[in-house]
Amino acid sequence: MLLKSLVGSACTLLGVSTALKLAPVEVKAQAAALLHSTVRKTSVVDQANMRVELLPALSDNYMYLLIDTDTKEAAIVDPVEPVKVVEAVRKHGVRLTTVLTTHHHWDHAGGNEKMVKLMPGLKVYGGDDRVDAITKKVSHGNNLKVGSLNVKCLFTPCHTTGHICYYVTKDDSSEPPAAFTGDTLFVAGCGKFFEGTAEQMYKALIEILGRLPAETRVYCGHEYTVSNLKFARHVEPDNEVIQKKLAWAKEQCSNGEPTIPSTLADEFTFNPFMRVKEKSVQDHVKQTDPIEAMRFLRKEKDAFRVPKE
Ligand SMILES: N[C@@H](CCC(=O)N[C@@H](CS)C(=O)NCC(=O)O)C(=O)O
Ligand SMILES: [Zn+2]
Repeated sequence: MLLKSLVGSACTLLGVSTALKLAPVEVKAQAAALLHSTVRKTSVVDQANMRVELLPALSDNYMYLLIDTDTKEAAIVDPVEPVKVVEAVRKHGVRLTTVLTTHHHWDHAGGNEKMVKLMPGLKVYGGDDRVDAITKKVSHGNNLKVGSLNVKCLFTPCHTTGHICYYVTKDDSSEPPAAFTGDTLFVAGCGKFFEGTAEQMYKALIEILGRLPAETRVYCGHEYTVSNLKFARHVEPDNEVIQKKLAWAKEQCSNGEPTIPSTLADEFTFNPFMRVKEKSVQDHVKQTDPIEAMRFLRKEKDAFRVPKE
């Protein structure tokens, strides 16, 4: 994690083949863009009351600009590249007040100091004293406001001991809520258990995130969907949902498009770590206890060599 390659992600590598079809000048521009990971396009998910701009950062991270469209107040999740955040804030003409930090790792919190220098007065939330520039440490169930949006802090220790997911709703809205899941829940995967146990990840995925409304949009910390789905296919070779989602995710990535957001309902159909109660997953791990299944899957994925196709 600390020695990330700039062009190391499955998605940016797929981008190279697209670049090679272009004229020489464009190839050069594309190659430069690749090195700066800008080949991954930004995209906006627009709902009536809540707007989320996906801002690709580093090789495969995401920052998210969360905008309350009623008040034009905004929050940024994990601003590891603060200059890009300032540009997005200006583009949307919004007032950034809040930094939501999922966990202390440098690829998530490493931009906090510069972010507050560029925009003094920001409130910086996180669940861990190791979060740079933190102004308020939050714990499970704490509620914050970003304009008229409600943000609930969900304590999900395991990847790190202070990991927080942020669950966002809008009163009287018929539109789906959003969950910013950092390195706890990925599309089709979960974070490594750097500072925690299978029991904790089970609690986080199944008992906390898994009990949010099924239609909740999942905005995670990294674009790992293609490699995660290749592992999911290894676990459940006969699961057609996984095959279809993988074909779609490869297509998205080759066009520089994100595979985010997914929904919690969808995660229960293709994410092996969310499917530890399913017979097909339990058969694969040769365990019927879902927590033991979680432990086995994480160990197996840590050693998994992702196939090219
Ligand atoms: N397997 C990762 C390697 C980087 C890594 O270890 N990432 C951390 C988050 S910064 C993680 O928890 N990855 C989950 C996983 O590999 O399943 C990748 O696909 O590039
Ligand atoms: Zn990370």
